[in-house]
Amino acid sequence: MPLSAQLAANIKHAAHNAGFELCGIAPLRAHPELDHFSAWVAAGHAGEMKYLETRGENGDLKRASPETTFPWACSVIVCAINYNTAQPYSTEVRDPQCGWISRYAWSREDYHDAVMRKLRQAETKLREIAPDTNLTTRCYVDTGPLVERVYAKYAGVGWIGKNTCLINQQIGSWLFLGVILTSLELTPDLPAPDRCGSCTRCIDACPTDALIAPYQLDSNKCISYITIEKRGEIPEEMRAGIGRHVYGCDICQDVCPWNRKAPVTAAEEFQPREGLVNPALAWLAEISEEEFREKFRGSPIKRTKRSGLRRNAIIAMGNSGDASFLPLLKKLEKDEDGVVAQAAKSSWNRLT
Ligand code: B12
Repeated sequence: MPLSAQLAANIKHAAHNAGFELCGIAPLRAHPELDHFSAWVAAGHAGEMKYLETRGENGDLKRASPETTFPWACSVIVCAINYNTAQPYSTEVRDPQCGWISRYAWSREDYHDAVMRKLRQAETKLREIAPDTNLTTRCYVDTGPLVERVYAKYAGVGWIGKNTCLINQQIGSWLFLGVILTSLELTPDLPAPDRCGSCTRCIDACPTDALIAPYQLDSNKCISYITIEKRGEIPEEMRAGIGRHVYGCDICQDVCPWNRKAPVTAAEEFQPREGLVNPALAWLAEISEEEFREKFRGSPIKRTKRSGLRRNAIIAMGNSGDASFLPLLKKLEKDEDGVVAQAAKSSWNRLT
């Protein structure tokens, strides 16, 4: 076996030992999907996520020009881990008193930390076995200037579905991705074929029509973006579509046929924290600063800050159709946080 293939096999073995179900290798190259990235940014679909639009010295978008962004890198090792737990899907549960936190976010440990720890373990092994003493490697989970799903596709980990999620034929799409960039030339895998066929369930199910065409998501309309990334007040016309989502959204994955028999993970770190599956809206709307800090320490949910989570819970109350929230909303109209008070007024109006 040539050395590059032997190294590729060894690094995959190390990734499996670190806890990743899937691992593949893609060449670091401007794959055709990256043209879509540039078009997507130009169309304003990134919303306020300005970090997606950073440009290199030559003025090109960093994420669309990997060879300029990472001139030293040859290969991308893509690792994926299943985070599905045994809880029901959001589309299977309905309780007007409760909201919904997306599957990835209710975990005991923030996936950025859990996946990075495992990546570092595989990276250490790679550095032990690689013959090149000047080897350069870099690990990223989410925050690197590259479009991870594109490399996951070319690493054979799965295909990019019409819901824009990376889907694996055996596991489905409840996967976190992590990448190790390396200066080593490793034998690449073959891209996974697209198996979405004529199915449009994700596009049809999205309550806010955020999937504007197959494979294209307008973040401005996506419940995940609105509830997690959008700061301050949420425009009136966007509120009804959010339903009872208080942090992220999984609808386009819940309805995906490839997730119908998705296996569940044994990983302790992705099991839900107490009270976060179908959480009580009244609890979240009134959560104190101290409890917020305690409950969401080491959780991705702290990204919204307390104000954002309370805002989302109050909007969900307005969408619940449950008039028993009215006294609480009346009280919250006088909250010292202006965003919370404004959301309470609007939800009160919606329920009366
Ligand atoms: C910004 C971001 C978001 C944004 C924008 C999402 C998006 N679709 O881009 C928001 C906040 C909305 C978001 C939501 C979610 N995210 Co997010 N997010 C990212 C991040 C940081 C960058 C993604 C990016 O660059 N998007 C740019 C756009 C252009 O890419 P795209 O929509 O995937 O489009 C690609 C293809 O569809 C294709 N394409 C586009 N147009 C066309 C047209 C045609 C005709 C064709 C054929 C192809 C094609 O090319 C594009 C790539 O260039 C990545 C981590 C990373 N660094 O990559 C995580 C990441 C994508 N997110 C992840 C997760 C888990 C989620 C959520 C499930 C969380 C939740 N439950 O709320 C949702 C899923 C929503 C969805 N359907 O995508 C995982 C996805 C894992 C997986 N199995 O796919 C990632 C990889 C993080 C990780 N490390 O695990 N996310």
